[in-house]
Amino acid sequence: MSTFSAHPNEINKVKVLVVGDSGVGKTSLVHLLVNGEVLTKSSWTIGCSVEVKIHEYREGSPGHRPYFVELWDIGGNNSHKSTRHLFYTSVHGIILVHDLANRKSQQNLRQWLVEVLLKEKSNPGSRDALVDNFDAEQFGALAKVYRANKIPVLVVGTRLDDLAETRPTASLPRTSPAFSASSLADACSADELSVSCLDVRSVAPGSGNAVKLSRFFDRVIDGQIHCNGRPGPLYSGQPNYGLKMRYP
Ligand SMILES: Nc1nc2c(ncn2[C@@H]2O[C@H](COP(=O)(O)OP(=O)(O)OP(=O)(O)O)[C@@H](O)[C@H]2O)c(=O)[nH]1
Ligand SMILES: [Mg+2]
Repeated sequence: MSTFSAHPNEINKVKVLVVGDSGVGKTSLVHLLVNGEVLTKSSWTIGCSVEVKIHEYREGSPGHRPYFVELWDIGGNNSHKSTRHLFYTSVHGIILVHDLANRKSQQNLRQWLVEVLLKEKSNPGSRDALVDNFDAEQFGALAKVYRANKIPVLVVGTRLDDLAETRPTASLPRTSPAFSASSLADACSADELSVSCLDVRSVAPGSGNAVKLSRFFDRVIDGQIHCNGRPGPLYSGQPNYGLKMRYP
């Protein structure tokens, strides 16, 4: 959070989706990023929850100005799979979240990315079939779709604390290179972070993770400005700081 001098009504906004399997820590991560504190009590997200972070775009440069970043935290439970594409419109950035100790959650990141990128397929049945039958071989096609969309991606691995406490490095779950979060990050020119959502030091100002996050939000805003040829839509009326919405 920060203070700023611009009139609140003149602050622009971008929309960032936060997706990944249920239980990987998306809500905990968003809470940490927006409030700078650990979420002590979390429950499954039903539908979607939105929190707004103020990001200092290009801080320290002449183009510096505050921006609202809407973090759309999508519930990962599969029971909402056929309806959650409703949240995937007008997206400026994507945060893919996986649990560092859960290989499956890492492998599933590809499907999450495909699901978001194929949002425009209007028939939910055919879209779900496409997403479900997607395999590693088709990754080239995905990369093509991704390049056409040019939406910045950030890959975040959670539960770093769990790994540090309970597992020697040698016993980390192995993922074949084709399915690893790193290869996905490479294909999307994305930065990768490892965090503990239970430790505020994970994203402390000045840390490597904080720098990567700031760079990601700058890229998201760059993309939106480039895409529109002008700054993004304004919040009309009084903005709602720390806004929290839930859908449905
Ligand atoms: N040890 C540890 N626990 C974590 C971490 N991140 C999240 N958790 C815990 O994991 C559980 C699930 O976290 P949530 O943030 O609710 O997960 P989610 O991804 O939002 O799940 P859905 O809303 O169902 O999609 C909670 O009990 C969190 O406290 C982490 O980095 N380390
Ligand atoms: Mg959640």
